Amino acid sequence: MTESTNYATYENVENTLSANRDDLRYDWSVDEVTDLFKLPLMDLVLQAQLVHRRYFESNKVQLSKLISVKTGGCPEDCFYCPQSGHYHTDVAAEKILALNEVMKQAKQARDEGASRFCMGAAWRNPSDKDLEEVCAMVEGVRDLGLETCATLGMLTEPQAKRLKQSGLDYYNHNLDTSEEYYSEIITTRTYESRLETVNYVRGAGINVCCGGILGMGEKRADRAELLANLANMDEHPESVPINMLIPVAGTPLEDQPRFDSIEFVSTIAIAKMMMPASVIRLSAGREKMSDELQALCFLAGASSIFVGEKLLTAPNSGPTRDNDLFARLGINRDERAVMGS
Ligand code: SAM
Ligand code: DTB
Ligand code: SF4
Repeated sequence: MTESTNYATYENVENTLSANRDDLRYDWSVDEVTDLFKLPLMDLVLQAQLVHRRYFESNKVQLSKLISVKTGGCPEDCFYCPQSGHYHTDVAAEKILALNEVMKQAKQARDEGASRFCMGAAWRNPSDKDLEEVCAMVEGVRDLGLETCATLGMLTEPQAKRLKQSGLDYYNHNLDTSEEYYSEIITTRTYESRLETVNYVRGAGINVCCGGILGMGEKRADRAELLANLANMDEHPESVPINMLIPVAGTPLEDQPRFDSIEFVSTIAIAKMMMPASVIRLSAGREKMSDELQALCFLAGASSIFVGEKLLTAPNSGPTRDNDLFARLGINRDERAVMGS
């Protein structure tokens, strides 16, 4: 009896519990999050998958395509980043891409099944002239029927409003780690400035995409604080990218040991439990993950990926491998990841 009761309960959870945003919490303490990390992995993953199904269709993953519209030569010194002008990496500085090149890549992304097109730039912040060029890209890409996302560095309040006016759907600006650890990996800007830009983006009515990187040598307490900082924002970011560090030759983090897979899955599950209505994106580092690890991440509530052979400058899992994996896992691509939106 107990077994069938359990199944019935499970069916109930999937079929009858409707998403209720009043349930969302914004008052997480770091200790409470740290306690979640101590739970057995199976309990975390099960809870995360159940909570995921209250807000999202099961077995669906949303696909975003990322391109670099301005590569390399960045004045910032982010220790993880191959595009910083402070380090000698294989990435050369380039000029901003022409609109017709961006449109060509956006059409290709749409034909390959992506529903969102994300444009990244290696800037500390865009100049107003740069911003106008990006706004023209946003308008063009929207006209193709794709959602748009940009990640251009720090913004002023008027710049966030200008991006909204051009039709930008999402802005990506990561907290990346805890406030304390942030100052050990970046000296050229502050955590406070990250929060300020996120607030301008939110205030302008653009969806917030904000997450972090795991495996930079941070402690579990830093990961717990990062998640608390994300979940305690006035509204949860609609999109939460969780990146596994890609250690790139020439950057200060090039020799960082590979991050523990189980801790990675736990972090995804906890992010989903804390921000159940948000889309957790399995982001950088997927290329080096096994099929089984990616499957565990989807079970833990990740429901979005970057597609294509390349991220901004680093390699990514290509379409052949991704299509094969999705077919074997019974996963379908999701055009609109948020239920009812
Ligand atoms: N320049 C803008 C900024 O820093 O906000 C936007 C582009 S920046 C490359 C976007 C994000 O990429 C960073 O916040 C970081 O999370 C991620 N990233 C960069 N290099 C990475 C690496 N080697 N491994 C994993 N994630 C990385
Ligand atoms: C995010 O959180 N991950 C993406 C996106 N936002 C811009 C970037 C990953 C970059 C990986 C290193 C590279 O390709 O240069
Ligand atoms: Fe520049 Fe962004 Fe890379 Fe930092 S993460 S060096 S701001 S491109």
